[in-house]
Formats: sequence, structure tokens, C-alpha cells
Amino acid sequence: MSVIPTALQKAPTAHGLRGDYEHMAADWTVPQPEQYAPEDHALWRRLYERQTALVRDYAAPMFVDSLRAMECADAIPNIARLSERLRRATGWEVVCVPGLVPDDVFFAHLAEKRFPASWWIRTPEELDYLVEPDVFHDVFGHVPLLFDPVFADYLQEYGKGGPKAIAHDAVLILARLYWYMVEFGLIVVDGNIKAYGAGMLSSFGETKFSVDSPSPNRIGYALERVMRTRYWIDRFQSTYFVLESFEQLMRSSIETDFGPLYDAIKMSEPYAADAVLPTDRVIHRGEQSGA
Ligand code: HBI
Ligand code: FE
Repeated sequence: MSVIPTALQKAPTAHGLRGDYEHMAADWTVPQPEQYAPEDHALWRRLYERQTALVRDYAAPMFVDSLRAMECADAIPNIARLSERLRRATGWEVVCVPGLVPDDVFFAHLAEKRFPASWWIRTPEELDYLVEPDVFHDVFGHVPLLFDPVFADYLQEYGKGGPKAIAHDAVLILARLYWYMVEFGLIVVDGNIKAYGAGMLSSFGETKFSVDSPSPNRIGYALERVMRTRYWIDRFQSTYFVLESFEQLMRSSIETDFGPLYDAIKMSEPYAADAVLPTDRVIHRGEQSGA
């Protein structure tokens, strides 16, 4: 069943990640613990409450509706039960992993319509920012969009494209697409810009910043433009790319021959994170004044 190459079915040894990578299946999945400490559920509730209030105003309506349908306001959800609902909606599942997994493993899961989610929750000290994805980022941030049939298909398509990026030594280029369009994407809904990316929607500060602040650029989505643009991993983005629809994202991916594009992009310097180009469809030119 697994499409993960045998050579990669090994746990990393020296890494600075907090998850337990010793006791996992060949596909890097682990069971979700049957119980969490009351403090863990309390932290989930605190994050959930803080974030739903924001999401109502700034997120795409489909995100808000799916989140509500997930009924997970009160506790860290049971992933198997959530998965069952998701499977009925779009055929996707959520599986637990110890944390970050290697690119090829990540791509293989997506290609088979499995979203890898960390099962553990951050510490209270990390309320606003953490480096590795935790269950709040993965479930609150990513899972609602997987109830959207077009976005769900797109994410599978993204995963299927992984091996070609690996073969062209271009994972960093493909990862920019994930970063800007899955983690930090904006979309126009009824003439208004809304957030749908998991990165901003699981972040207290960046949800509003991405939609409202005069600081960042907001530029119409173009696939090659995105794949050529550097991003920040440790601060709010300088540029957000704006979709007309998830169909637009899907279409761009289907119509593109990624092999030659990777080879071309690799030949030149990427654009700066705050660049504005003459060819851009500029929706808002950012002041770049910061958060
Ligand atoms: N692993 N658990 C997890 N979550 C991610 O979002 C993730 C990952 N491994 C690799 C990865 N993302 C990205 O580098 C790829 O999209 C390129
Ligand atoms: Fe994420």
C-alpha cells in the first residue's frame, strides 16, 4: 500500500524535534494517545476560543463553516472520528505523525489523501509561536480546507508532484508553493479579501495582519511568481498571494509542465520576499512597515 520508498522507511537519528520518532509505523504514522492531560485540553480550548473570534471576521466563509462542522471547540479532537467525517466529505483522512516528517514521506501521504498531523499540543509558553507544527496548527489550521472538494483535490495534486520536484532537486521551489498557497494564502470572496492559509489562521497576530495591515504586499496569484519568491519562516510574510478561487490554483497546477520550470527557476536568484515586479497584478502595494 505504501508508496514510500523502503530506503526511507527509517527514523532520523540526530534531529532536534520533540516528537517520539522511535515507535512509528513504516509510513511514519503513530497512534494518537487515548488521553491527554486536562491542561492540554485547556490549552486547546484557549487557542480555539482566541482564534475562532478572529476567524469569523477574517477567514474565508468555507473555512468558518467547516470548522464549525468539525465540532472541536471543547477538547483536542479524536483524530479517528474527525477522519471519518472527512472521509465521507472528500475521501481524505487525517493520520497522526510525531511532528515534521521528511519531504518524500509528506508528499506520499498527501498523494494518497492522508493529511499528516502532529498529535501533541504546544506548551503555554508557545501560545503565539512555535517552530514545529502541533495538533492545533494541523487540525484547526489545515483540516477545515480539506472539507472543500477543490482544495482537497489540489492538495492531493501537490503531493503527487513531489517526486518530480525531488528528481529535479527542486523541493525548495515546490515548497514555496505550499508555503504561500497552503500555509499563507488569501482568496477573494464576494469582492473581499479573506484568509484561508493554515499558517495565518492558526496564528493570533498574522490572521488580521495578512488581511488588513497596510504593511504587506497583496499580489494576484501566479504560479511561477510564487515559486520564485523567498519567504520568511520566523516572521510575518512581506507578501501574500491572492487567489480568485481554488479552481484557479488547481488549474495552474494541472496546466503546468513542472520539470522545465524547475530547471529554469533553479538558474536564477529568487525574488526577495518583499519584491514588487512590473508584471505583478498588485492588489495592495505594501508599506513594509512591519507588524
Ligand atoms: N511534515 N508533519 C509535516 N508537516 C508539514 O507541513 C511538512 C512536513 N514535512 C515537509 C514539509 N512540510 C514541507 O517541507 C513540504 O511541503 C515541502
Ligand atoms: Fe502547516
